[in-house]
Amino acid sequence: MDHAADAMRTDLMTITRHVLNEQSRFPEARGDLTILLNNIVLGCKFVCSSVSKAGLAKLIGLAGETNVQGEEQKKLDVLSNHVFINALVSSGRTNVLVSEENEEAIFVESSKRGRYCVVFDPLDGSSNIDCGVSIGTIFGIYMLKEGASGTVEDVLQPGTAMLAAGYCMYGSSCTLVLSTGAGVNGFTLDPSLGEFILTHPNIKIPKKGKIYSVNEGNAKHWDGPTTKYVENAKFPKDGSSPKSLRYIGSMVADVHRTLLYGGIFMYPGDKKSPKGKLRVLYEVFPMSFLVEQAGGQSFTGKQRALELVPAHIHDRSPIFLGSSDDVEEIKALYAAESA
Ligand code: FDP
Repeated sequence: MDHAADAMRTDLMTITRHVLNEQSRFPEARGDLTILLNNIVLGCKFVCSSVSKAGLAKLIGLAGETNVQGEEQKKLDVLSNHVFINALVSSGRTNVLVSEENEEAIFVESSKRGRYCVVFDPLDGSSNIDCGVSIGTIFGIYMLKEGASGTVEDVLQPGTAMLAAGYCMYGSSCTLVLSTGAGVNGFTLDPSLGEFILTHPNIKIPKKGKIYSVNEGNAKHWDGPTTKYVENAKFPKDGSSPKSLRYIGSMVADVHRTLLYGGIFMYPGDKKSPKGKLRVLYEVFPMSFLVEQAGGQSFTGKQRALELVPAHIHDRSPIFLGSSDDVEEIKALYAAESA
């Protein structure tokens, strides 16, 4: 890369400009999705700033204690949830919201209601906050069906009905990865401009990867196909090199690496938790949407993940996602088992 030329760049593709460009592909679009995405971007910037200050707040003795106004410091996941709910509701474009942090769906009051439903995990991987490991926000967007009045049924739709999905990773840099259904693009926050700039255009996941990513501590409880897949990754029978294991334990970071480097990320069902751990609406669906849009595959052990129809807003599902050839391998193992 020519760094001097890069530093001189004056024609930046910001996320807002990118979304407006996408919108112009649909002459009938009224700009509602653009406004909604803008508010999500604002939420991501706010949370990014709070996450980066979290260590400092602790250092100076604020976290979990009272601040100068005498108010109790909110935990980061609670704070992030409030930030996103406010950003989504104030966009005036949302109707039903589902957050990982709220047991029930949130129905937006009539004066602020719009046509979109948003499912989100405001701060995924929160067990990693205190040690500074990358964490993130995950979101998926649906449009209300024609004539729908905004009930919980409007979000209990298959992932194939999702219009857009994305995540923002709060790591060594703040990266927002977005798909509105025409490929996947990655944007990095330029703190000096306060803008997300297109840095990873048209992300395509490698067809086959060299990495597998799973919590091997659960191996004792795995089913046959998962056990065989991992055995084969370590001791390949075809003479190829073994795969490397990478597991951060923070879904956004593990999926981000999988999108960029290829390989497979799995959170399988097992004897202890047949449905796995990850939530269908705001973890499995948005990540599967992005992986498919980048040319990969996503599988539950039984079916294409995006074709699941959740019965409840916090349903869980096993998930295997990543490079097409790697997911094909686990699909073949499940098929062989049920034959
Ligand atoms: P966390 O419990 O830290 O919030 O679903 C949440 C999640 O993290 C994912 O981000 C992550 O992939 C997974 O759980 C990690 O689970 P294990 O600790 O069981 O591996």
